Amino acid sequence: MKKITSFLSLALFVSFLLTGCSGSQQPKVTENVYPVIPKPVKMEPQKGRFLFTGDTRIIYYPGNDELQDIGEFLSGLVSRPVDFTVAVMPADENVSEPNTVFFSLDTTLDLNDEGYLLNIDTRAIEIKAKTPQGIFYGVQTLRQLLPPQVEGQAKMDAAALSVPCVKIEDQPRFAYRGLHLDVGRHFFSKDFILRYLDLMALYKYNTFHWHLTEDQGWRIEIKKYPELTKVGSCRKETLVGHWGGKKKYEYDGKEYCGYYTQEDVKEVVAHAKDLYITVIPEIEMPGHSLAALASYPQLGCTGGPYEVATHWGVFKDIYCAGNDSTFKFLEDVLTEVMELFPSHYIHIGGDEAPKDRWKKCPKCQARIKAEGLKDEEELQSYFISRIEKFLNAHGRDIIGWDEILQGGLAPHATVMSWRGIKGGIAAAKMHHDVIMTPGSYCYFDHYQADPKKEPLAIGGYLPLEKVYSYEPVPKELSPEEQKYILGAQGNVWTEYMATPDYVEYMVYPRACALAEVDWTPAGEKDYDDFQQRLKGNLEHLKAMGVNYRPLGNDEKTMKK
Ligand code: TNX
Repeated sequence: MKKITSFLSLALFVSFLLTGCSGSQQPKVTENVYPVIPKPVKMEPQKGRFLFTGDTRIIYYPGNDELQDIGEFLSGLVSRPVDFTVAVMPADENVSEPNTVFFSLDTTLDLNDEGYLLNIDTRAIEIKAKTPQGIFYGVQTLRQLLPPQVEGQAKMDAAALSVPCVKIEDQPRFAYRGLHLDVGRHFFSKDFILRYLDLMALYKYNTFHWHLTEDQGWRIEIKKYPELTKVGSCRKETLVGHWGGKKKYEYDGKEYCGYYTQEDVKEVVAHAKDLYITVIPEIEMPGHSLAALASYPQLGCTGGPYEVATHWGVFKDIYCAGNDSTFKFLEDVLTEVMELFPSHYIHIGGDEAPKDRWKKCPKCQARIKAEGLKDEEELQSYFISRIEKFLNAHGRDIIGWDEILQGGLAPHATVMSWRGIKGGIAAAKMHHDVIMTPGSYCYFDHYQADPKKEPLAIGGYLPLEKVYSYEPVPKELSPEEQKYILGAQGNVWTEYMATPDYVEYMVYPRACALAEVDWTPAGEKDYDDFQQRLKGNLEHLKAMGVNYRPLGNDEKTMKK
């Protein structure tokens, strides 16, 4: 195999000399022929283009099914709009001709496990990486260099099926590159989730945080507790307009339901795996749990009755921490969740849990006494630590929102810092891993332009440039502490996003900007250059029918 690889490298090198794919008149990166997002670490444009034809073959290091699958993915993309099919085959001794796309694995490369080298010249394309995941990312870059029509439904002129010559050396800055979706406030079909993942992969996101349980709806089938989906997945109606500050509220009077079966979940997890995306499920506790309490009232401090919430906000009824059956229930739920999700992390929520009920609940007070806890904050820590112990015993680790710092952090927890960056800084200083999701940079439910001209959103103001400007590593951390920052994540809370189109409008192109925050070295970021690339890149989303927010009209109100 090595012989073949080096033979091919030689062929590439010779063709490189012949076609003069270096030269003094290199095209500029900012020209739209290289609309790659996130920006690669090193990108050297070259002269000329590689044309895909009916004779082009995608060849891969033999014996690796993943490479074959990635080859099929690329073949499907380039073959769909034309009248020929690009063949995919393992490398054999005869591979010496040009007109190939070659995938090779080389564990000695000076790259991290997600990095890749992409070399396009007029005669051949080579993608090298240490892992299939790296090859996959090389293909995503190649995909963004193809004409946008490949992403659409229509046929195209085969003469235009080409990519510009370039040499790329690339690897991500952060190991955690996340996008979240709240399916509790509004439910989104399995097909939409699959599409959401497809778009994430295009921008090299590797983690999907799936927020599955909320006050307004429980969205995952749990076989042992059928009421969760029978009762908890439906609310009797939904608030119309904005929540907060009004004397009188209007409701739509329409029942709203939805949940994923375990078969749906398996399909989502399998599709994500094909795209090198880990799905982290979030099962909220102790707060944001009204839908669960409505299904099983004995899990609350008062015993109910409870109703699945019909408006947004924070609710006082939360899981009872004094009740052993609460833990039994959550452990049973998490057992089924662990069977469905192979992710190392399970997100257990932990945010916005008012302590009003616990203060008045004899069982909770007895627990505080028996465990020698100081107050209800420590009771929350007890709650989270107890669940953490259970998950650790099954080989998993927890992630929690930054409220889990209050009352003492569970020993192995990873913290998601959302109320600014303070929680992230505190956790990193305690040598806990951190994922940065501060509201002012990472909340894609905030307005992206003047609220008067935008559809209803929760509030805030987060234009594209501000997302782009985000630096996930706080200055307050020492180089040693900085290592605990795993990366950043965009959060998509859907109180005010009732449709897939609106989710896409709120997420894109802001998720393009955050992808670059997570991937590109801080010193390589440049907003003007990003905007240039984005113009060309958005043509791909347009071809896919993504309802992204068009560029512009956000500068006027932009606070610099
Ligand atoms: C706070 S972020 C929440 C969510 C809301 C969001 C709205 C977090 C951990 N909790 O429940 O949907 O604000 O922006």
